Amino acid sequence: MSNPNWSLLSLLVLHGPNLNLLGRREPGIYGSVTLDEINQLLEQDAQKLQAKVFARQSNHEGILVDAIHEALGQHQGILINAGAYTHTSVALRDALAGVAIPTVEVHLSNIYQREAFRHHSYIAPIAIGQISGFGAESYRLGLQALVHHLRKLDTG
Ligand code: CA2
Repeated sequence: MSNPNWSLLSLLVLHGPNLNLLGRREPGIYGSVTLDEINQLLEQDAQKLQAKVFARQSNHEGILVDAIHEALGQHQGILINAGAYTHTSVALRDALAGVAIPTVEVHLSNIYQREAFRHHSYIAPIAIGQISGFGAESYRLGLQALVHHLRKLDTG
């Protein structure tokens, strides 16, 4: 009999505005790894964790809201770097709270070492947790934490 604790998890990875420029602009702040490379790393990690990731990037708030709604019934967890919308978007927070899918928030840079306007996240209070400041590694740590959380839920 298959162990439900090890069933394949489906996870949505959402990248917000400007993250499509990763690796091509401002390497001093955001590193030289491209978004495609991050997605590939996550796909490899997910495979080892018995999970599958579906990555999407958008520069448009409404498209990100739609992607979160469409996750209902499709994905068990969400890993999100909402980019600048982290600090501005009540709509994204409401969408995540509305679907109630366990969510981990990640950031490449340490948002608390940066300008004061980046210190507040609308998403953090409704997320399981937040990982910030480890570059591309933040996503990998976030994925691991999300899967760990979901497996824990599975066993009760
Ligand atoms: O550190 C992060 O991951 C951020 O979410 C990145 C956002 C920023 O607004 C948040 O405060 C922190 C910005 C993403 C912009 O990405 C770029 C990548 C290369 C070149 C220009 C922008």
